[in-house]
Amino acid sequence: TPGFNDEQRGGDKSLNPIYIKNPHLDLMKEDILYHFNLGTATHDLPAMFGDVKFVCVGGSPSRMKSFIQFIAGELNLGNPTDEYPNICAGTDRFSMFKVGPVLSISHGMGVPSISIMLHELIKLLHHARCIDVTVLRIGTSGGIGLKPGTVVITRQSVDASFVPQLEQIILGKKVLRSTELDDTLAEELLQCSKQLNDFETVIGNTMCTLDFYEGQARLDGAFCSYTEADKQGYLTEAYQAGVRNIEMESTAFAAMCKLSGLQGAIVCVTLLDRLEGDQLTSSHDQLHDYQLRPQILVGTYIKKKLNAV
Ligand code: R2B
Ligand code: URA
Repeated sequence: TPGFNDEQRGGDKSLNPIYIKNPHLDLMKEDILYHFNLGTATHDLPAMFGDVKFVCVGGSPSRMKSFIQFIAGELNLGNPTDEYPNICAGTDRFSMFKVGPVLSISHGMGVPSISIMLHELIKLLHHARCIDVTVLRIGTSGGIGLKPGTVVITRQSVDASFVPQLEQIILGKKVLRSTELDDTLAEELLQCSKQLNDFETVIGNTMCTLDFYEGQARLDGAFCSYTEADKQGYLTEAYQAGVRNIEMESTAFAAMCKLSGLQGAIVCVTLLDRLEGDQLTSSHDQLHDYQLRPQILVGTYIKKKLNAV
C-alpha cells in the first residue's frame, strides 16, 4: 500500500507522509474521488500529483484560478496571463489548478462543503504518495475590532462558544476533534508579512460558525430575534476570548489537517469590522484588493520556502 514506514523513509522523520486512518480503504480495489471527478483506476495520481508540496484552498473557484496564475508568475513557472486547465473540469462541485509543486483548490462555503473536499484531498495526496505537504487556507472573514483589510493568521480555530474544537455527529453521536494548528507555521507567516510590509497582519483566534447571518450575530438576515446590544455583547465576549475574525470553515480545516498529519495554516483577510456593521459596503474594487492580500502573503511564503531548499 502507498505511504511510508520509518524504514522506507530511511529513518528520516522529516519526511512526513499523509495519514489515512481508515482500514477499509486498503481493501478497496478502486477509490473514486467523486467530487473531484478523479479516481485511482482512471487517473495516474502519483504522476499527476506526486510533486505537490503546497496546497492552497479558498472558497471561490475564480479566486483559486487567479491564485494559480499569480503563484505561477511568482515562482517563474509561467505568466500571470497564462491559462491553467481546471483539473476537476468534469464536475462543477470544486475547481482545481496546478503549477509546479502548488495545487490550488476551491472548497465552497461552510464546514460541510470544505470537509467533503478535504476528505478527497487527503486521499488524493495519500494515493499520490506525497510527502511534506503544507496546506494553506486563504479566505475572507469578518473582523472584530480590526481595520477592514487587516489579515488574520489563525492561532486557534474556535467554535461559536469559543472552544477550540470541531463537533461532528458520527453514527448519531457527538464526536469532538481538536482544532490545534501549527504555531511555527503561523509565526513564519507573520514574519513574512512583516518583511512584505504591505498591509497589516495579526495573529489571533478565528471563530468558525455554521451560518453567515444569525450564526455570526448579524442583524440583517431574514430572521433575527436579538437586539443590537445582544450582538455587541456576544462579539465583545468573542474579542475577550481572543477572537479577531469570523468565518465558516476553519474548525473543519484545522481538525482534518491535524488528523492527517498535514501542516496547516489559515490566512484570512477581514472585509469589515463587525463592531461597526453587518453589510459589506466597501466598493467592489476595494473588496477585490482585500482578497488579494492572503494570496500575496501565502505566495511570498511559498516562494521563500522553495528558494530556501
Ligand atoms: C468566508 O466567506 C464566506 C461567507 O461569505 C464563507 O465561506 C467564509 O468562511
Ligand atoms: N465571511 C464571513 O464568514 N463573514 C463575514 O463577515 C465576511 C466574510
